This record gives sequence, structure tokens and C-alpha cells, in this order.
Amino acid sequence: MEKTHCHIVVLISGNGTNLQALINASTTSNFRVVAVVSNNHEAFGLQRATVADIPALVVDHDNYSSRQDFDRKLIEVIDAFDPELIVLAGFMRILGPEFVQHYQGRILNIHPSLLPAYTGVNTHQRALDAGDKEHGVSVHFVTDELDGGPVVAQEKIAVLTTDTAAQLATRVAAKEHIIYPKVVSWFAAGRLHMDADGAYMDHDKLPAGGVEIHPAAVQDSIRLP
Ligand code: NHR
Ligand code: GAR
Repeated sequence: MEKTHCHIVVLISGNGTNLQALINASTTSNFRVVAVVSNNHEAFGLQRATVADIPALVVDHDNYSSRQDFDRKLIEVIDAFDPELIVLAGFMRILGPEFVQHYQGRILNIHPSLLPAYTGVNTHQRALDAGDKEHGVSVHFVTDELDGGPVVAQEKIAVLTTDTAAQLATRVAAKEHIIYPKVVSWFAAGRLHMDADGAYMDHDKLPAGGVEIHPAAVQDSIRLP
């Protein structure tokens, strides 16, 4: 594995479609997925990793009597791969302060809402119930504040009057699979940073909604900031 690539460890709990998008993109990008870790041994994403010849490991939270013990085991397993970035991709366990501090400024999460709206679960139904005209996805740095770390990028979709939560989830997921590899490649290129007062791109502080990725810019990556 070439030294020029940023080594990432991806944490999952489920299907792993974002993991798959990252694996696919990595073959032509500046990062490599060096390990996949799940808290759930049934996560289908573990099979995706194995198919791609990537080490797939399980740290089952049920085997640890405290969150701190689980977090410490996770750190030990991850550190064996010496990654530069930890990528949460549908990872469903809250990470404690010790974990967050250990990888300070080096953990990203993808969340299916336009943060700060709808932290937590059921985001698509909640956007529908609120009558929102826009919905979308956010990528943010992970801090101790759940779904509250600085946003790096968002992509929006229009909500149609006929939409169901499942339809919204499908359209948001399609955006997720584009935005996440893109943000990870920015981090890998050394363009993204987090400090006490927010997220930075090329030394410029990002606004609250992060970099908004416009459809035209996705077509023409040269025009991206
Ligand atoms: N950890 C920290 N410290 N900060 C964040 O922003 C985090 C995090 C861990 C995961 C993902 C997140 C999301 O995008 C995430 C962000 C799980 C829960 C949760 O309540 C909440 C938010 C997120 C992930 N988990 C339950 C718990 O007790 C378990 C739920 C389950 O197993 O189904 O850990 O939404
Ligand atoms: C994605 O939609 C992701 O945004 C969301 O779970 C899905 C995982 O799908 N994440 C959260 O809700 C985080 N709590 P995937 O396993 O197919 O990538």
C-alpha cells in the first residue's frame, strides 16, 4: 500500500452502502480503506469488506460491561492499523470522550439530515412530518456533542408532496454515496481541519452548513472549492 494514500478505518453497524461507495472510490482516489470494524457481527458491510480483501473485525458492544471498556477495545483494534482518519458510516454506537479525544479532529460521520435539524434517528419521517421543502445529508467532524460537531459539507434534495420516508431515504442515500468519498478525499489531501471553533477548508473557516455541494459542481470537480 503506497505511502501517498491516506489510510482510513471505517466503522459500520449495518448494510454498508456508504462503505461500498468509499471502497469503490478509493481505487481512483487518494485514500485506502485499511480496515472495517463493526459493533454488530451481522452487519452486511463486513462481507463487503471481505470481498474487497479488506480486514473486517467485530467488537461486539454486548461483550463489554461498560461503554468505556468498549471504547478502549475499539481504540486498540483500530490503532493496530495506524489510520489517519476514522470514518463512521452507519455506525450506531455513541462514542465516549476518551475515544473522541484519542482521534481528535480525525473522525468523520455522515448523518441523513441537514444538521442541525434532526439529530438522532428517524430523520426522514421527521422531515416529512414537519412539512420541510428541503432535506438532505450532512458530513461532520465528530465531537462529544452527538451529531453536533462542525459540519464539513451538506447536500440537499427537494421534498415532493408525494414522498414517503422510504423514498426520501433512497434519494438521500444516493447523495450520501457521492458526498462522503468527496469529503474523505479532501481530508486525505490535507485540505480539511477541525479546531476548537470549527471546521476549516484550505485554512478558511467553513460556515455553519459547511461546503454546500451543488449538482453542477459534482459534475465538474475542478470547480469545487
Ligand atoms: N459519537 C460521538 N461522540 N459523537 C457523534 O456525533 C457520534 C458518535 C457516534 C455515532 C452517529 C450518529 C448519527 O449520525 C454517531 C455520531 C448512534 C446513536 C445512538 O443513540 C446516536 C447518533 C448516532 C449513532 N446510539 C445508541 C447508543 O446507546 C444505540 C442505538 C442502537 O444500537 O441502535 O449508543 O445519527
Ligand atoms: C446512512 O443513511 C447513514 O447516513 C445513516 O445510516 C445509513 C447507513 O447506511 N447513519 C446514521 O443514521 C447514523 N446514526 P449504510 O450502512 O448502507 O451505509
